[in-house]
Amino acid sequence: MGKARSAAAAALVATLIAAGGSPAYADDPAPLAVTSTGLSEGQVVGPSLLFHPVWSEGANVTKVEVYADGVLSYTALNWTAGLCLRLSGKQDGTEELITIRAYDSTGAWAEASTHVVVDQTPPTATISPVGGSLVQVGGVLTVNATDVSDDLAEMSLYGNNGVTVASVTSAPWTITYDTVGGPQRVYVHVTDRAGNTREYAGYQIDNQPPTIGDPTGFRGRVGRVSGATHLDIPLSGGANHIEVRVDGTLTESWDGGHSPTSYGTTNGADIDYNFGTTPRTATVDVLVRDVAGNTATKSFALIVDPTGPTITSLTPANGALVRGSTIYFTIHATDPDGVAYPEVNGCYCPSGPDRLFVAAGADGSKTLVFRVYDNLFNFTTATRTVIVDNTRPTLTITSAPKNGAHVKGTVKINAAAADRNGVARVELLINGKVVAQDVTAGYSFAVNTTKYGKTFNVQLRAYDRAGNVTTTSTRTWHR
Ligand SMILES: [Ca+2]
Ligand SMILES: [Ca+2]
Ligand SMILES: [Ca+2]
Ligand SMILES: [Ca+2]
Repeated sequence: MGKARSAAAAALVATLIAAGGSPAYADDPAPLAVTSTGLSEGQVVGPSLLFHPVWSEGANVTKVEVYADGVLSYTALNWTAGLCLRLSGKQDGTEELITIRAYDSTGAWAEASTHVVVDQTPPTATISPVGGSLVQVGGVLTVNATDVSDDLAEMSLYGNNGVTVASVTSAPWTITYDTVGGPQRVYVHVTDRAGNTREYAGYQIDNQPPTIGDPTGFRGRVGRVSGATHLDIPLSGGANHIEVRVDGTLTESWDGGHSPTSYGTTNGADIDYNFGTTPRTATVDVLVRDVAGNTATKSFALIVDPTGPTITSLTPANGALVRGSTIYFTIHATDPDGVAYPEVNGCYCPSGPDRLFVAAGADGSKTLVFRVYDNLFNFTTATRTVIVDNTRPTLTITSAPKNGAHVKGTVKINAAAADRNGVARVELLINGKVVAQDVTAGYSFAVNTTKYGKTFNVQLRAYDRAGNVTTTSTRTWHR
C-alpha cells in the first residue's frame, strides 16, 4: 500500500503509473501495467460515472481496487461493464485523485491515478417555449435555451418512450425537431460536462387536427334552410379555436385561449344566420384549430329555399254552398322541404289528414284564409269564400186534391218552392218513395192514380242547392 500512498502524494497534475508486487516484472514476459484509468486528467464528474480502465496487453487481471484520495473505495472482481465512480456527497469543485490498482493471478499489481473534479450540480437554462403538462405542439418544434450554465454540454429532447429524439452539443442552443411520427411527449434535458442532467417540463405532441362533423338541427330536410336558422356542427378532438363563415362572411368566431396552465375546448360550433329570402345555394366554411395548432376545415353547401308549399287542391271551391254547423276543408300541398301543416284563419284545426274544420256561423258569405307551412316555416296563403246556407227552401202545394180526397185517373199537383240560394229540385213521394222529380220552377207532377192501391200517401219534398230539405205534410188519397 506504500507505493499507492506515495503515488497519491507525488503530484496533482499528471496521471501516475506504477507497478509493484512480485514476481519482479523484469522477469515477466508480459509485465502488468494499468495503461489508462479510463478517466482524463481534470475530468469533471457527477455523482455517478462509469469508466473503463485499460491494462497492458496480455495482462491476466483478476482483481481491481478503486481508491479515492488514497482511501480504498471498493474492490471489483468483474469490470466488464465498466467501473463506477461514486462521488455523491462531495462539494462541487473538490479535486479527487482516483487510483486504479489492478492485480494479476500471481499477486503482482500495478496502478494508475487520475485527478477528477467533482460537479454534482445540473446545469440551468431558460427554455422557450415554456413547457408544461398542458402545452401541446405539433409539426416542427423549435426549442431554444438561453441563459445557460457555463458547463452546459448538451441540450436534448427526451421522449416518453425513453428515446432521445434530438440534441445539440454546442451553441446556439436551438433544437429544431419534426414531431410527426415521434413520441407523444418530449421533455427538455440539459446536461453538463459531468453528466448532470436537469429536466425541464416538455410538450405534449399533437399532430392530429380536430374533427368537424356534419351539421345537425335542420328543421326540415337535411341541407335545406330558410331565413333565420340555427344549426349545430359537432366537433371532436379538442377544438380550441373555431371560425364559421357563410358565403365568406364570418358568422362565428371563438377562441378557448391558451396558457401553460389552461386552455379551453369546445365540442360544437354554431351556425346562427339569417339566410334571407333569396333562393340560392349558400356555402358554409368551418375552420377549427387545436392548441397544438393543427387545423381542419370543412365546407358544405346549403340550399336556401324561402318558398312556401304548392297548394295542389283546396275544397270546397270558391263560391260553394255549404250547410251544417261545421265546414270541412280538404287541402293538399307539396314542398321539397316537406309540408308541415295547414291552418285556417290562424288556427291549426285538423279533423283528419289534410282536413281542417271551422264553425259555419250565420248564413251568408264566409271568407276563410288558409296557410300551408313547410318545415322551414315558409307558407303559402289561399283564400276561399263559401256561402253558408242552413235555411230550408220554402215549399207549398199550390193546387192538388186535399188530404182525404177521392181521386181517379191522372191527377195534377202544382207546387211553388223558393230559396235564397236556389232550389235544386222538388220530388214527389208516394207511400214514402220518390217516384218523380222536377228541377225547374213551376213545379208540377202528374199522378196516375191507377198505379197505386185503394189508399195511398202523397208528399212533396224540396231541396235547396245547399242540400237543405223541406217536406210537405202527407196527403192521403182514396180511389
Ligand atoms: Ca454542473
Ligand atoms: Ca389534436
Ligand atoms: Ca319550401
Ligand atoms: Ca237555403
